[in-house]
Amino acid sequence: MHRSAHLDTFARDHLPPQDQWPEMHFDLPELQFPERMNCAHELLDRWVAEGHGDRPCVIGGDGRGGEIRWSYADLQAQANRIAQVLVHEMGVVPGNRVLLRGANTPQMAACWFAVIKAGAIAVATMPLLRAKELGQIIDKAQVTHALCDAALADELETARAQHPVLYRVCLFRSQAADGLEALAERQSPHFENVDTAADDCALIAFTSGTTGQPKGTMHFHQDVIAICRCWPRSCLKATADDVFIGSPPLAFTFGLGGLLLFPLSVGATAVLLEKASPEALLPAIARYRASVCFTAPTSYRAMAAMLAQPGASVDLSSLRKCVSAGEALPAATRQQWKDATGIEMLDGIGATEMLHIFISHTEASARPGATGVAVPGYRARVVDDEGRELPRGSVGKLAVQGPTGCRYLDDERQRHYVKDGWNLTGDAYLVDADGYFVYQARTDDMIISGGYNIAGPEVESALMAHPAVAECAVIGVPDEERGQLVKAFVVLKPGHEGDAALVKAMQDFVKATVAPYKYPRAIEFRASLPRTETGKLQRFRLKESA
Ligand code: 3UK
Repeated sequence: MHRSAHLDTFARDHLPPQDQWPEMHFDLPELQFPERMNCAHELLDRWVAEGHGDRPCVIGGDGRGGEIRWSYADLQAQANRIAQVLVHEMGVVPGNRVLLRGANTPQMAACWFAVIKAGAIAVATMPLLRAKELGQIIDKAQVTHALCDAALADELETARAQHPVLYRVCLFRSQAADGLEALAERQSPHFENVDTAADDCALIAFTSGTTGQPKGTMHFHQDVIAICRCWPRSCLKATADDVFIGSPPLAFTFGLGGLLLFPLSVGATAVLLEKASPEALLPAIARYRASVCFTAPTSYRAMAAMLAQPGASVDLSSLRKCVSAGEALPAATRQQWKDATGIEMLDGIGATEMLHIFISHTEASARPGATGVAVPGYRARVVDDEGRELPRGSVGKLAVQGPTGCRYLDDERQRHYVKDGWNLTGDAYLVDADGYFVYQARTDDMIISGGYNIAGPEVESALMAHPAVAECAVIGVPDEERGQLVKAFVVLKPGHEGDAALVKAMQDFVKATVAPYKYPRAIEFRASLPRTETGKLQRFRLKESA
């Protein structure tokens, strides 16, 4: 490891032992990193230094009903002022963990860069987290400082009262005399970035995991740049003229990459929406003439349904690339979106542990129902329980390696995610005859019924193509006779009645498209399905209720 710039050595002290790290690969010429790098330079300062400071950088709300439009030079100046506040007013030293809490806004982006520039470690948190969950994160990452949107201060204050390690909180988008804006205004817009090592920790991202103690994943300055040089270059192919928009929070690495790092890495513009429900996202694409959209499959389904309403008129002529991640993209959803917009979506599987997407495709090589192939820079395979590569067509565990990988902060679960140098994502996959990776299920969500292995998402994909289905989820519920029974929870499109005749019609529909033994023997109609803030279905909650 290189000489660290961190005075607070907590992060390095709590990395997993080297023999538990995944094997890393830096096979591409663009993955040769210098010893010293601060990723804020590459993403932000460089553009200003090269004369592009006037180009539009971030757009979003100012918290008072108005709009912020910052150029690269504006974002740089704002980040520099905040970095001065961190260092001179809040006492941040390199290596400290700084918690960030806020919706997606330009000011949140400025705070993220300020933390990075100051050589501290960004710990971004989901806006919906409550005091208890914030407390777990503060404890685990030993967070000492926080920058928090004034609108979300209450839960953080409650958490701080119970976790005194967090001793300094500064509120942004606040009118207070000691608010971040007031403090920043008094500072110089110039800041000398801390000269971090390429392998100094830049961020700790907590997994959007559904149960138990949150896991913190540690990512270095070079990891941030590595993800910008892999998937965006080989699959997304965006340019400086693109306008990025989407829904995932910046605290979710899908959102951090898609809505901040990737646009800035090519000198493009990022629209940061505080509210990005499908109802809000669709008109925002038109309003900002966005060209690249990042969101989850459920959101594309809802937007496609809105576009299919009689009389719907939204000008999506600016849109050219649509990225789906977080959950498997059913073939029916890909088709629905193509019918509505003419756009072939880009699906990609990423993970917080890997920082971003590692299996994906281009528009031209999209294959309905498959995630794609390993992104150049990464390698992927399907293995059995002993880690042996399986032949094509066999379902096994997805294993990946690349320039990024899993390093849990002080966590025994490192041994489960990384085995024999491979990252095991917890997903069951198969490789088809043409080498495409086809998602099956989370490994612990495979349904075993009457001796058959059934992947819930495959049944969901089949059901999703039924004209009455808006959303659905398929799980295994305990059954005396079969061990588990395939059960579907279905949200109907408006105008459909969930009666016995429809249950029968849906069962027949599934039997006609997949092997009949997979059909849902039980179907329950629901008004909505439980989802995380990142659009992931919470199967465990359906299992609990079943
Ligand atoms: C699932 C997918 C099928 C899969 C993420 C893009 O989702 C992200 O990170 P998380 O840590 O969850 C990881 C798990 O989510 N998944 C994600 N994408 C897909 N399954 N097809 C997909 N396209 O189970 C994976 O192991 O929340 C996604 C970029 C950054 C991310 N952090």
